[in-house]
Amino acid sequence: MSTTAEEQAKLVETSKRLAAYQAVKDYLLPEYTRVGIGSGSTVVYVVEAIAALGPAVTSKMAFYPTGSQSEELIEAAGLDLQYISKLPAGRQLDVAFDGADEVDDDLNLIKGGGACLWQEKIVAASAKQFVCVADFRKLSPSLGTAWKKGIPIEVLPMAAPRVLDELQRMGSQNPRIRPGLPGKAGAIVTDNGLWIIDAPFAPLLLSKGTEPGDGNNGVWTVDALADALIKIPGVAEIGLFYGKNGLQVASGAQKPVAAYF
Ligand code: ABF
Repeated sequence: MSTTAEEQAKLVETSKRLAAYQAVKDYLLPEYTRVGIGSGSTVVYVVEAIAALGPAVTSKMAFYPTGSQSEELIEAAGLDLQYISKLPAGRQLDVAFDGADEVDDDLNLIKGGGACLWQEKIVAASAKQFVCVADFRKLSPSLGTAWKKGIPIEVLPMAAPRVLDELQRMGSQNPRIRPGLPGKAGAIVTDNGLWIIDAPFAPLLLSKGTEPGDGNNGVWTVDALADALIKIPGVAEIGLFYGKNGLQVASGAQKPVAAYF
């Protein structure tokens, strides 16, 4: 029996909601005081689940958003809104929750479909634990299988043509500058005043290999591609959230400790 579009949409929302409530149950401990809140439609349920715990649990907690959407969610739920820019050096968030566009078997992520990837990576990397919450459509054996729009890359506008050239040289098929939202001419402009390039690559190999580089018959591993992309002059941040050989990358917990679907 095939499901209608309406039934499928309901299933997706139920999946997001269940994943969010379970993630909060497992990873938001009552003793925590600093919590990161990411962006997107799944995170709405994360905030709902947190608010449902009531002030007895949440009143000692401060919540750190990745952008204006999560800022509004935190405020609307009556939670204490704080900013990562004010988090003193040496301090970390206890946990951060965020969505994703795609999650592979090794919990590497593609993020940035909502153009907030830089802030999302900063918040994730500021947390002792980063927990990904998504629905069943996001899980795939290798990145680039489920999310076919390409890896989001935040770039300095003046560098965009050179970055496009370099991406093509690296094997990206038809990388392009993301257009503005409907009704807005030109490129989309991020909260940082930058542009986004979406760069499709053939599905990436998991990052468990030991040799970085593009020697796998032209197919990139997650690690090797991430290392190469971030080095392109003009690239500010990339939407690959990944770990090296199963370990957290040195810069912080940008790879989730757990993913819920
Ligand atoms: C953020 O929101 C982004 O990194 C990702 O692009 C998107 C996921 O949105 P949704 O939860 O609506 O699928 O997490």
